[in-house]
Amino acid sequence: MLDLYTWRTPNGKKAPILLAELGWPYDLHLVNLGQNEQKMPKYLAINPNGKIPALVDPEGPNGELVVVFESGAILEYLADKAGMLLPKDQPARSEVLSWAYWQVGGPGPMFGQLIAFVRQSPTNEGAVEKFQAESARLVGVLDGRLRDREWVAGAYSIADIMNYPWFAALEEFRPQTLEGAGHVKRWMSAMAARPAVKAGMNLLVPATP
Ligand SMILES: N[C@@H](CCC(=O)N[C@@H](CS)C(=O)NCC(=O)O)C(=O)O
Repeated sequence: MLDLYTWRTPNGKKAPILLAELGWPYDLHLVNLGQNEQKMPKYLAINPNGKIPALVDPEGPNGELVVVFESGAILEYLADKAGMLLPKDQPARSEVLSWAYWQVGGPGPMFGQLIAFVRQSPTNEGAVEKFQAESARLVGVLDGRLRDREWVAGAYSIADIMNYPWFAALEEFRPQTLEGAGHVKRWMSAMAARPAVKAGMNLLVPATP
């Protein structure tokens, strides 16, 4: 049985969505960020970076124990194990991974900072403006990408799953950033309608970045 260590944040919802898509059972371990459990020795032994999520697979490809942290690495590992939602062959594989890791370096940290400043120190106008502008730029990048395609990279894939929880958080906490992004909104509706996305998003409510 897989062990998933996670919490109710956008990064924490990606693996539950993928596992729901795959229909795989797993043991859910909640790492309470409010109580700083992610910095406790027991958890640091799994992820020395002290952040959720992390995954332990006692039955890796060669029967060995596999420990994975970083949401992108976890989704890549699970998709490869399943042989689903991440193409094996090039160039399709690189296309999916490019958009998956674009999320890790772009929307994740930028939307996260924007939401944190808006909620915790809205009077810091410089910071709010900076992260608002970069978040709006990233929304524009995805909107352009989705202008002539249904999903982020080829068929529905882990690139969609990586991105969706962060765009949903942006819609919840800073909806004006999505103004005029009709293609992103259409994609978000398609994502929200998928039973596995609903299950993964709702497993760990309430959604707080
Ligand atoms: N790049 C990492 C980011 C992980 C991350 O930032 N996790 C946050 C929750 S969304 C966390 O654990 N924060 C607690 C902390 O920083 O102590 C990933 O994609 O897994």
